[in-house]
Amino acid sequence: MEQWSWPPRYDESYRPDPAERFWFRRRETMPADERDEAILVRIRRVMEYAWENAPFYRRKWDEAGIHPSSIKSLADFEKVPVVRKEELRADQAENEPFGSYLAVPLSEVKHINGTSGTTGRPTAFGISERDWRSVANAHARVMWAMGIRPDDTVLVASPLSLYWGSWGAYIGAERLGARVFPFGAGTAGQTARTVRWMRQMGVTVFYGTPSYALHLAEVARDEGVDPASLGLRKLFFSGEPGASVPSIRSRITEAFDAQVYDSGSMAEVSPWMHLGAGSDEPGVLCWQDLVYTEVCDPTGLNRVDYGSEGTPVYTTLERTSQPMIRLVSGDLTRWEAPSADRGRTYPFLPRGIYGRIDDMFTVRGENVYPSAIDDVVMAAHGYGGEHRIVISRDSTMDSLAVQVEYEDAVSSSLESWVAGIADRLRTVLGVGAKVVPVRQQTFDRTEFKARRVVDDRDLLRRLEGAS
Ligand code: 8LQ
Repeated sequence: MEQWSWPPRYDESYRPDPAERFWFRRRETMPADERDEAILVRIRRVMEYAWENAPFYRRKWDEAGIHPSSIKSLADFEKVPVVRKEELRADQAENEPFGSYLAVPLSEVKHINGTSGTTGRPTAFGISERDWRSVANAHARVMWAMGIRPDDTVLVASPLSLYWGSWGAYIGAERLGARVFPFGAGTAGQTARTVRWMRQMGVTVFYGTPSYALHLAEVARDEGVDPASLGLRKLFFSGEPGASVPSIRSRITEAFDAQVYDSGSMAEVSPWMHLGAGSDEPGVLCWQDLVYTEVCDPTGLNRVDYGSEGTPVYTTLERTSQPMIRLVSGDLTRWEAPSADRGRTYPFLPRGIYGRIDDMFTVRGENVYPSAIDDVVMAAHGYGGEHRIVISRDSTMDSLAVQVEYEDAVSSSLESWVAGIADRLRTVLGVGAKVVPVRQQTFDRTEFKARRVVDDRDLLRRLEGAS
């Protein structure tokens, strides 16, 4: 396997010919079973490394009576206790600043990123130079699979702050040899300026969140610019569901007349961009030699069969500064077996990551994911650009209303428009929802990850009462 060493060491001068489809042909196309054998050896080495260098893991595995040498198969690996984000947070509070899962001397930490901390104590990512480079190399490889090439100009249109996503896209594009344009996102008035700069700089590739791409398209039209005329060839996304949600995907594809790629997992397991399908279709591949992904049943945390739904559990195979070994994502997906037909012999997530377990709610016995609602309302002709999902998590029963912005063009036939969406929601979700039309631009747009679910019992009652 090309440049497969531990600790990872990459030839920084290497780059395939632009006509070559694969960055590392053998690693990407080899029989999955053969790769799994190499992965097992690597997992053991990563575990030995963590055992020796990160007290967090030694403590955890001692308690469970597990030693790296006892891992003789990938099935054995499933017995290794999982790591949860709360544990990382608590460990970091006790062992500031990077936690006792930091496996390099503090002097080797050269980059700091982190979570925003909007829902609790922020977590800091301490990244060594070696890890920074291996993430850059991994991302370049995945972006190559998306068809991004050195003659592209890549716009990083997400916040260049604590958010690992933006920096990961930046260093990957740079390693690939493309021109990188870190315009960022999130400051007042920035989106209109983004449109102007995109045209002036001849941007060909966009990176950000799906919600932001749709907002950018709206702002471009307000500025009198057809988003399709901006000259984008490709948009790739991470951070939230969207690029593999059919109606969101087609809205973006149509607005920009460009190809759409899904990617991303969790910042903790950077290279997070190890998903990315690498072909013009929804869904994502699990690049197992970068980050070993197991889709597990959310309670037992054992791998589920291909074809089944579960939560991704991630193990970094290239990180030395804060290795993650069986980190539970809490997300939901369904996976399929590797198939040579896809070119790359990695397991496949045909619908990407479609939600979080915590975001799921139950209405009259049916499990409902917000992204399924997004898909229905955003497919409606005359959809005005934003919506809100209003639920109540009552002790006895959750109920649901959806406020949907409409375009002026449908205002004369609003009743049938609403009925059409309500019908479709009933068919897709298996339960009814109150659909409440609202005027365009009622809701704020986001420049980052959308938050469309509102959990408010009083608002719900008012909406249900409204005729
Ligand atoms: N999340 C991330 N990528 C997703 C995707 N493609 N589809 C659906 N949900 C996705 C740093 C990277 O951009 C990834 C990232 O956003 O990392 P964060 O900030 O740690 O957030 C991770 C969460 O974003 C995941 O657990 C998914 O719920 C979502």
